[in-house]
Amino acid sequence: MEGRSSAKLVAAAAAVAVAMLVLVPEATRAERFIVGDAARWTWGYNYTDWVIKKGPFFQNDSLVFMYDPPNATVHAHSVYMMRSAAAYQSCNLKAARLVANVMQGAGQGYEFVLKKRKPHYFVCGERGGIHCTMGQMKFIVKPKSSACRDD
Ligand SMILES: [Cu+2]
Repeated sequence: MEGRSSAKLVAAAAAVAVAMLVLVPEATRAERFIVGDAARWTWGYNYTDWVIKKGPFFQNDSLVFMYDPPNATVHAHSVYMMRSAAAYQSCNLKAARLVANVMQGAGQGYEFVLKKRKPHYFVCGERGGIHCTMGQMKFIVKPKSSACRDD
C-alpha cells in the first residue's frame, strides 16, 4: 500500500516537473509593468507618454495598477475599460466595464493580464470622468503577438 502511493507521488511529481519545463519558457517571457512606475496610478501623470516609453507590449504581459484606497488625504482612483475609441476619447463612462474598484489598487496592486490582441482602453472612472479628462488618467495598449517578441 505504502509503496504504491509513494510511486504515485513520484509519478505526480514527474508530471509536474514536465509541465513546468513546458510552461516556464513561455511564462518567463511575459513582462510585468507597474503602470506609471514610481508615480503609480494617479492624477496628472501622462500615461500616454508612459506607454510610448515602455512599449511595445506583448500578449500575456501584465499591467499592475497601484493606488491607495480612499482616505482623508488622497483621491480615490479606479480602473475602467472603455468599449470604444469614441468613448475613450470623450471619457464617457456610460458603457465602460469596471476592471478594478477604488479598493483593489492597494497593497500589491491590481494585476491585469493582456490576453487579447485588441486595443485596451484604460481609464480612471472617478469623479464622473474628470480623472480621465482633466487628470490624464487614460491610456491605450494594443499588445502584439507574443511570437513577435524579439529578446
Ligand atoms: Cu483617478
